[in-house]
Amino acid sequence: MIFATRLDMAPDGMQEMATKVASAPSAEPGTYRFKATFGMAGRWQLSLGAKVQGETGTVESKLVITAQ
Ligand SMILES: [Cu+2]
Repeated sequence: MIFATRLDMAPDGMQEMATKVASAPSAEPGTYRFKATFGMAGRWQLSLGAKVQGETGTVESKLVITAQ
């Protein structure tokens, strides 16, 4: 199970500029969708966490998105 923990503009030096991320329905298993309003053009960092069934702890990853 993957969940979004944070979406902010840290890649452009604005880590304090964060926006809300909501989970959206996904059509396929193994595919995850999120909805967010990008209030500003530039690079946004999506921080993701994952829980794997049968495993303890959380896997974390980051993804940079460029909003135009
Ligand atoms: Cu910004």
